[in-house]
Amino acid sequence: MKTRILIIGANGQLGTVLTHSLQQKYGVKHVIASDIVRKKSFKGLFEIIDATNFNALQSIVFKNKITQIYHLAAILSAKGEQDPLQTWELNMKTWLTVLEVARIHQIEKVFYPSSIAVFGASAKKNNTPNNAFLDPSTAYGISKAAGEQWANYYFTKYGLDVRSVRYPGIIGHQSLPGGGTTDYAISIFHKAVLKKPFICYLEKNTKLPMMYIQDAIRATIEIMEAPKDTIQERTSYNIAGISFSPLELYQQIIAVYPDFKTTYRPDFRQQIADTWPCSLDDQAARNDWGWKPQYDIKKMTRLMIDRLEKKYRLKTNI
Ligand code: AKB
Repeated sequence: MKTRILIIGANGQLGTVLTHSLQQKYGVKHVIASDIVRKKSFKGLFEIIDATNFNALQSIVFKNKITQIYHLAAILSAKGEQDPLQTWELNMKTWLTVLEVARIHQIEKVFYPSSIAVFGASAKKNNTPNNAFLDPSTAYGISKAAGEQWANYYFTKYGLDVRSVRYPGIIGHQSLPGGGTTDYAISIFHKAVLKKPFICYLEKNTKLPMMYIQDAIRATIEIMEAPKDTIQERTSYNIAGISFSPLELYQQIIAVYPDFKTTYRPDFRQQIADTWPCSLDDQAARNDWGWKPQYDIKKMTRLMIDRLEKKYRLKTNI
């Protein structure tokens, strides 16, 4: 059977880059991007979709002969706290719709993005183990933890091959921040490149697990391509990249822009970050399907600055 991939939430931070990578790998005709609106700049096959609508999702899967689904649509941690019930409703409804459509249409593989937000105050802060107790502190985290259990349920009960990683904060230059607690680590680069001061909503020593977007995309594709019997964790896998605090990131940036200024004004996002791990133990992912990050803080900083400088230069030339 030919691989036909559906990406739900293709306009988001991960979706944009993942769609491009999958198009390159499988060919443009084999990848169907979907979201609630189509971006003018998008190139390739696209379906407008509301993933809470079972019939709409089912007919797109059927029409396009889909064999794999990457489900990326979600409301993130900080935005999610503005309306916790709607966050639960959207995150769970879309996920259960995807699982049910995948079961009925015998989809070969499904990807589920979990998050470090599944961990709460009870989990060990440093090198948080894969199987730490989950007591999430946000509506987003609660939905992700429940979603992991549903992934395991569909695998155990119906044999649906669902694979999942717990993303740390993802740092990329391709899109603007989208409501996460870790997003300061994207905004700071935009300010630095635009030569503007940055106000950080986290305290300077709050260390969180982070990852450069290319590592996150590679992890996603690698877990999906791993032989089925290597996937031992059917809830989700910790994947570690880089752990750093706002101050440590600032120190990397001033090596390039010595005049760059940051001040710290913690807000409600500080309380969220305080319940999350500082670093993750990702031994299970390393052992089972060979996960290994490639970007450290220095390499990531140089790339972010280089790419954003090009992006803004291009814009001012227009
Ligand atoms: C967020 O901050 O909400 C996300 C995440 C860690 O899942 N980036």
